[in-house]
Amino acid sequence: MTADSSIAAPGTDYAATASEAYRAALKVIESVEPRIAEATRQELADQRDSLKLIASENYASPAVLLTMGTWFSDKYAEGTIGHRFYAACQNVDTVEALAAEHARELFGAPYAYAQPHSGIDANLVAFWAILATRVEAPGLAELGAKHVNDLSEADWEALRAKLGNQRLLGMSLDTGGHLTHGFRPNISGKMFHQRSYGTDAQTGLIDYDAVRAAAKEFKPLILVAGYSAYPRRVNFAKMREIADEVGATLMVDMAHFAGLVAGKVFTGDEDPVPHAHVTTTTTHKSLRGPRGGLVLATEEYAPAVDKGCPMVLGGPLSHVMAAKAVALAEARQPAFRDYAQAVADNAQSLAEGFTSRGARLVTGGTDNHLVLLDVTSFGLTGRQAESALLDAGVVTNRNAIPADPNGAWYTSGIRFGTPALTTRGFGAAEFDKVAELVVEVLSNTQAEGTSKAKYATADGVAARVHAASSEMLAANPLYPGLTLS
Ligand code: DSN
Repeated sequence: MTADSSIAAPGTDYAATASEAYRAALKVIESVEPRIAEATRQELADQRDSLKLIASENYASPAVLLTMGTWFSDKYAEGTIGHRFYAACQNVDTVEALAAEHARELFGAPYAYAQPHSGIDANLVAFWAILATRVEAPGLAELGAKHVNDLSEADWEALRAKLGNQRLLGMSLDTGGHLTHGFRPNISGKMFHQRSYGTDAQTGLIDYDAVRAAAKEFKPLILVAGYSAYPRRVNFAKMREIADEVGATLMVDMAHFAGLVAGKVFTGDEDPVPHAHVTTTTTHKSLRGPRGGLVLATEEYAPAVDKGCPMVLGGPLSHVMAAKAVALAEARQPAFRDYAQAVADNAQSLAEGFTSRGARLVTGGTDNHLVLLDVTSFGLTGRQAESALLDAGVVTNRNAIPADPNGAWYTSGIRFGTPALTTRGFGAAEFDKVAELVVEVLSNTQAEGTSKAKYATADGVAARVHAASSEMLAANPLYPGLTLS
C-alpha cells in the first residue's frame, strides 16, 4: 500500500492494535452466535481475495469501522443538536456537532446535516426541505389512513395536487441518473411530476442546451444534478445558471463523487457545493466513510433540512454519525487529496486499458472515478458479463447503458469504479492489468443460446485470471498487518 492512499496511517502499532480489537470482538460475538463470527471472518477473507470494482464501494479505515461498534448504537436522540425529544443526549450532541463541523469545513458549506441513514434518506430530506421552504404544502395526513403502498395513481395525483403540482427534472436512469432523481417506480417519481434529461445520443455527454430547453419547457421546482453511472464531470455552474433561469432549486446528489470533491479533484465549476442550493451525499463511496448520508445546504434551506427528523427520519444512528465524524476528519488530511487524485488517475488508466484493447466505453472514456463498459461488442448481456467476471474473482455490477436494449435487469453494461482498489494501493499499472484481465474473461465468454443470463467461459480462463489478480491483491493487501488469529 502506498503511504499516500493509506487508511492505516496513524501509529506504528496501528495494525497490531486493530488486530487485537477485532480478535476480542470476534471472541465475544462467537460466544453468542458463532456463525456470525464466522461470516464476519469470511467476509474479510473474500474482500481480501477479490478485485472490488463496484464504483459505489470502498474500504473504510479500521478507525471508522471500530467507531461504529459502540454503545452510541443504544441511544435514541430524535431531534436536533441541543433540542432532542429524549433525555441524556449530551454525548450524541457532541458527536453530531463534530460530524457537521467536519462536513462544513471539508466542503466549504454554510450548513451540514449528519443524520440521514443513507443516500436515499438524504435525498428525501432534501426534497421535503425544498418543498417546505418553497411551497406551502398541506399535511400528508389529509390522505387518510391508507398505507403509502396502497395509493392508486389517482391518489398520487391528488397528493401532488395538494403539494402544488410540483415538478422535478433529473437525469434519466439509463443515462446515469439515480432512482431517486425522478425514476417512475421510486417515491421521487411518484410525489413529483417528473421529467428526465438524458445525454447526447452521439457523444453520451450531457447536453446543457438540451437541459436548458427541457427546464424552460417543464419549469421544474427542483433541478437535480448528479449521477450514479455517468463517467464524466458535470459543470454545476451551468446547472445553476439553468436553475436560476427557470426559478428552480438546484439540488446536487454527489453521492458517487463526494470523495473527489473533498479531495479537491473537482474544483471551480465542477465542485457542486458553491453552486447548489442543497447538496446530498452518501459517506461510504469515494468519501471512504461509514454507510450513511449527509445533506449540505445554504442558509436559506438550512432550517428546513434541520427538521429532517422528524420530517422524514426517525432516530439518528449516533454510532454512525460518530464514524462519519472520524471519516470526515480523515478526509481533511492532506493524504486524502493524494488518494482522490489517484482515484481519478487510475480511472483514466483503466479506461485506456479497455479502449486500447478494443473495448467500447460509454462516452469513450472517463474523467471521474468510474468507467461504463458496453459489453454488447463481446456478444454478452451485462448479467452474463457480471457473472463471468465474478467466477474469476472480479466483483463488478451490471448497469444499463443509454437506450439499453436489454433493460435495467439484464442490461448491456458493466460499471467499474476505482475508489476501493485505489485504497488498497493499486496504481496505473495495476489498473491496466485489471483491464487486460477483464477483457480476457469477456472475450472468452459466450452467451448460451438465446438466454440473457446463461453463459460459458472457456476452460481455465476464470482460474488463470483469478490467480493473476490474487498476485496483485497480495502485493497490495487490504488492512495490511491486520490478522484475526
Ligand atoms: N447503490 C448505489 C450505487 O451503486 O450507485 C446507488 O444507490
